Amino acid sequence: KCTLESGKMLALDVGVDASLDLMSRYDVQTCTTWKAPVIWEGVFDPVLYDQAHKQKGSNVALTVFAVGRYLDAYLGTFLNSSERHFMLGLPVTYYVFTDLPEKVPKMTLGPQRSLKVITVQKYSRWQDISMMRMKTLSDIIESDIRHHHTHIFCFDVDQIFTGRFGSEALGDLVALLHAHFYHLPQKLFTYDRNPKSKAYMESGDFYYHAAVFGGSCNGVKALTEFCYQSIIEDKQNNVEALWHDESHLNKYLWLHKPSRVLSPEYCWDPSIGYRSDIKVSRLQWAPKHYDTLRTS
Ligand code: 2GW
Ligand code: MN
Repeated sequence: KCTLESGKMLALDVGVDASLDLMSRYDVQTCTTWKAPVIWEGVFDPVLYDQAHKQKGSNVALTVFAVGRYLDAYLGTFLNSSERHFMLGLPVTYYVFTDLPEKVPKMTLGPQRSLKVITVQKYSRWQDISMMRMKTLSDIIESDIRHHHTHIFCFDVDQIFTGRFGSEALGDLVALLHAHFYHLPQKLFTYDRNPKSKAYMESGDFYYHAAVFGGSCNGVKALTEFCYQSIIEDKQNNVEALWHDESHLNKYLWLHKPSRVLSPEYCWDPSIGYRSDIKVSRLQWAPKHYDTLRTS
């Protein structure tokens, strides 16, 4: 039975005793068809995970882009909230990518936590600001992150941590179920359906949200490289995928199955309202101010 095997995998994955007490949920899918665990509140023991990752020396890079108006609008609350909830107890380095380095808030960080600011250009089209993150990430994993960190997590900036986002989320290739699609049938997923795009797909496993993805340095390097190459190829062919980088991410994760899947607790949209399967919200969508943020 899938829950049992996923329980075993959760343990083996981090090198702790495979006989740890298995926990489970019966109201949600806790295991994919390829036997990867789906992480929900109640299926894991946070203490065991933290112990195992400390022992193994896990060290996490968090990347976030705050370009143009998104810096003032979101970065401060994002970083403050991550200091309270993201990978507490493990060494964490924030990699903040911005065109306004002098405006990054000066923060006092917790022990074993540091912040690097990397200056990037501001693309004129917002679609490019979003898509070209894949290129920047692929480059910095090679030049910096892989030499200092075991894992990397990449985030949209327009969100706020509201609960534990801990070491249970670490794995080789980690993807997030999109809060608006996890309960919908596949035919409603907004995959790219244009055969001219590299992101084209007819069917898939889930609809993943590009606001959160992560994994080992090799895992995320391969993903970001693939997405960037696909984006460039589309540009040469004068097409753009329906949901930009998110469409390419979904294509990659269809071809290369994630080793760990995060439930929508890990990026919940509170405007959805009450859902009985969401026991805790760990990261929330921040309110969008399209009127002021998306006009130039
Ligand atoms: C984006 C859209 C319109 C105007 C501005 C921007 C913008 C984005 C910007 O001015 N500055 C900036 O730093 N960004 C970064 O790109 C920032 O980190 C932001 O969180 C990220 C994605 O843009 P966002 O959050 O406005 O797009 P969402 O929330 O609709 O994102 C989903 O779809 C995107 C592709 O369209 C991406 O795949 C994203 O990862 C998804 O969550
Ligand atoms: Mn976003």
